[in-house]
Amino acid sequence: RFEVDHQISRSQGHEEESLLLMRSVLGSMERVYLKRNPTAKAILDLVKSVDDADHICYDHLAFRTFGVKGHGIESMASFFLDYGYKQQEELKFPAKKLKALWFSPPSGLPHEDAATGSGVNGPLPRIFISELLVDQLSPQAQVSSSSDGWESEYAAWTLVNGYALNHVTISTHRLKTHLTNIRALNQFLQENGFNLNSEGGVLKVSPDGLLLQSSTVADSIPFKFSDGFTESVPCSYIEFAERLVLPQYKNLLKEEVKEFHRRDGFEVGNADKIFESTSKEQLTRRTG
Ligand code: OOG
Ligand code: NI
Repeated sequence: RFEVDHQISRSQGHEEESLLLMRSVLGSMERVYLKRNPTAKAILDLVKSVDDADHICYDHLAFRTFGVKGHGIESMASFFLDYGYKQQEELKFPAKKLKALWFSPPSGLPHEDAATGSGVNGPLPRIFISELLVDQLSPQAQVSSSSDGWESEYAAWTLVNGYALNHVTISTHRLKTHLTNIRALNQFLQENGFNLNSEGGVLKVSPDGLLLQSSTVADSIPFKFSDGFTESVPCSYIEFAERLVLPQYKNLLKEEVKEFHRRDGFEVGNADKIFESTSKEQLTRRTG
């Protein structure tokens, strides 16, 4: 009996220790992200200041990669798989020559809905990793990044920013005030002068109506190219997601609703437009 209990608590202790290590890696990524992206930092501060508690939950974190051996999705994913993340379905973006995979956090662990921290110290976020299908690009595009179009914008972003966080996503349904409604949050942010990605409309809605997303237009950062010239290039953005309760749980009381009662996963149609948050078109768009 003692032996068994002892072993269980030892393995739980071990699990907690490795999760702490993962959170500290995510914490460093978040620090770099907040330092380089003043808009994301300002929005997190603003939301924290009006939405009482210092308790923001991240719906997901997103990364971009190159689909060449040793640099694609799996190069980033292996880190999360090691900590118990589970691979979920693939999303395809043929026109953008991209694919993506998402990973769900280890479930059934004590931290899931009980986590009390904020951001990377809160409930573990989903992970969304995309990859440029390099072997589908034209021969010219494969050796230079000078060709026009989306692929080269994605390639340029990934070359300049590498494995940096592409965005963090605030889980709006886990906010406490009226900002829990993503439409109210979007309006509030626009009233405060923030520029939201307008591709296909500010609010992106999945066909089932249950996954609602929006995002800012990326910040820019000066980047020194190898030829000595410095140019302003897109950096990261911040996203917002509201996941509605699945139809089979619609009779649950508000306080009974847990994250797993809500719409999970991602949506190609939404993601396709969210990707444009770093596009030249969105960055140069005049607002108002
Ligand atoms: C990812 C865009 C898609 C989502 O939540 O669907 C996305 C990117 O811009 O790299 O974040
Ligand atoms: Ni996202």
